[in-house]
Amino acid sequence: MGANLLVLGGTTEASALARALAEREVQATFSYAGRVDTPRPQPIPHRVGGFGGVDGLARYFADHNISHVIDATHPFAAQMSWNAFHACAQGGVPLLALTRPPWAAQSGDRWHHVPDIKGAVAALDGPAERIMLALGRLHMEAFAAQPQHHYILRLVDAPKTPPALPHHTVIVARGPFTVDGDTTLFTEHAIDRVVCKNAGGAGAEAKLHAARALRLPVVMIDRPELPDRDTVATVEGVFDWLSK
Ligand code: 3Y8
Ligand code: NAP
Repeated sequence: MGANLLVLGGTTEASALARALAEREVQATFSYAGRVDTPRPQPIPHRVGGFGGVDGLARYFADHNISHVIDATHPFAAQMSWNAFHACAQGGVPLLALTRPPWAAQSGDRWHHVPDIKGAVAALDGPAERIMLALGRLHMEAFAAQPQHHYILRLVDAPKTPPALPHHTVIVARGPFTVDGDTTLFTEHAIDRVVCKNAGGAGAEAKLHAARALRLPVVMIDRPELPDRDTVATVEGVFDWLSK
């Protein structure tokens, strides 16, 4: 196959792909943005840090003789996905997305869909509640616009500076999470409402089962627009695509 893949990682599916690539001894490099202090180790060579936009990414392809790009980033990593789409078109490098379908509400779910973080902030206009903000670190400051709530913040790393939210509790934890763990967490913290992104996948969905069991309302942030590229939802689908 003579392939030399670049895997844009950071998700459960990307790690599953890395394990399969290592087992089949396919030449590949796993790429992290460098968002967290200690990203999960991978069984294939990895790199950490941005590429420097579309041009930097296209240059990386040429400098490293990349034959295929697998975009296995999180559905909310839209900037990376758009950059990969343009750089692959520019360099004529085949691109495949490995992603997971969005979650769909089931009976008993109390979801309120909003288009983006701004919409989620607006949806919290109301009397003080205890809110599980399961969004990570990058967007929590936006919720200072609704300071009346007590926010429970789940972060991968302890914040370097205290979050600018007057009432908050920080929980340092990384997924994948469990239904029992999230149910206990929501009960212990007397959560009234959950705010989350429609990440899809198994690594983040425990909170939806916990919310359903506890009949908690969920503010569900819909996915950003992503490029129209070849997409598969399984590791096997990646190998089928590679063998074409
Ligand atoms: C750096 C690399 C694996 C991948 C595991 C998945 C599952 C567990 C659930 C909640 C939601 C959240 C967050 C989350 C989950 C998986 C996956 C996933 C959500 C790591 C990782 C990196 C990141 C970056 C981090 C973001 C943050 C988002 C926390 C590794 C652990 C909220 C997304 O502090 C920061 O700057 C954190 C930034 C982007 C979103 C945000 O806005 O803060 N992920 N998460 C990747 C890099 O540097 O390239 O150590 O594994 C990966 C995982 N996090 O292989 O097991 O597949 O999605 N990640 C969301 O879904 O809303 C937590 O608390 O319930
Ligand atoms: P983003 O906003 O789409 O990307 C911003 C910039 O970060 C990109 O333009 C690129 O910099 C760099 N970057 C992003 N992902 C990268 C990767 N895998 N390898 C190298 N550089 C990368 O990205 P994000 O939402 O911050 O996500 C960053 C990482 O966290 C990704 O690996 C993603 O899969 C993971 N993640 C994100 C979320 C989320 O909620 N956003 C959830 C779970 C995991 P340059 O322009 O300089 O190349």
